[in-house]
Amino acid sequence: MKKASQEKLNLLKEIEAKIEKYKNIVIFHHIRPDGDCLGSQFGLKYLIKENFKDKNVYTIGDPKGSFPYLNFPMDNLENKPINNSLAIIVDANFKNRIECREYLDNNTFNDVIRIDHHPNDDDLNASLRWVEPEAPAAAQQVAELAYKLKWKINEEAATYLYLGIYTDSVRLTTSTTNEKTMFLVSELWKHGAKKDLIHNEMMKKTLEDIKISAFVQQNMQIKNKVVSFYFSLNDQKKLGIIDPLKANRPFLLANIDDNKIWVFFTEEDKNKIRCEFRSNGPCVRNVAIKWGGGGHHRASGAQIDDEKNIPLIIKDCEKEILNIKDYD
Ligand SMILES: [Mn+2]
Repeated sequence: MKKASQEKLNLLKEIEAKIEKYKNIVIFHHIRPDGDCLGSQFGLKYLIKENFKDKNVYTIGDPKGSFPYLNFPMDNLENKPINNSLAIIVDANFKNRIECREYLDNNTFNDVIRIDHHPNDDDLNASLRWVEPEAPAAAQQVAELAYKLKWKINEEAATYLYLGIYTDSVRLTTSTTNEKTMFLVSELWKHGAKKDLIHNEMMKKTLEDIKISAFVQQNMQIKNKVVSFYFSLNDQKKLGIIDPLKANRPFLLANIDDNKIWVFFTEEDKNKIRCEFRSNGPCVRNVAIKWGGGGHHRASGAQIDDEKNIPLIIKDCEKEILNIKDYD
């Protein structure tokens, strides 16, 4: 891996100095938890516990049963000011995207820092930010932090961080996955990341999954290089999906012929439709932002309240494809 610039190294050292300064460290994850936010949260927790033994490290939030083959034990903290405390936000930016935001609203902590690969601004009042949109996962940033600062990486930290990198990089295939990613992955494997467990668990599928895939792929729409699908609560119910958070499957629409954007709409409640945008080139973030959401260039999300807007959003995706020459 290339040597870090002095500027980058200074930033990492500033993060370390903050961790050294405070006795109580509380790490957050984002709502709709994924492998990266939980992996960076718990990876960082086990790194701090291993390398700074006198710290109290707390993880707060709700993993919602994700990745049940790994443990994500959350702490119960009273929502009142904590002396000598530092909040670390990983993989998130705005408070409305953060689980347990009420602690931040209450100014529970003496200091707040953010480690994130989303390019967006934040409203965290953070004293220190390490924002690196080039990183395929926030967990890669945490792994880099440990490597560059020569922290000891234990098996737990390695496993959680590998989960974060492997999931957010779509199994090490996104265009942001590069030699730095692979170098850090090899470090995590070297330090005992449970890669076979993660790979095997992620390969598993159920008969129910197969039936859902068949339904989605039979009913998706394709027009002007945009693939789309709307999953109504009614259809979810017919297929045995009880929790709409488990209905959302944009990957089923991915990379079909030479289509450029795929967007998966999930009805989650009355007047609450989740839109997940993905692309293999066009900037879907532009469309997501227009509809009140945000995210990355090739993977973004938004929430709308009216099914009638779906055709308009698809039209916006079609238009966005015409801008592809701007960045490809
Ligand atoms: Mn992420």
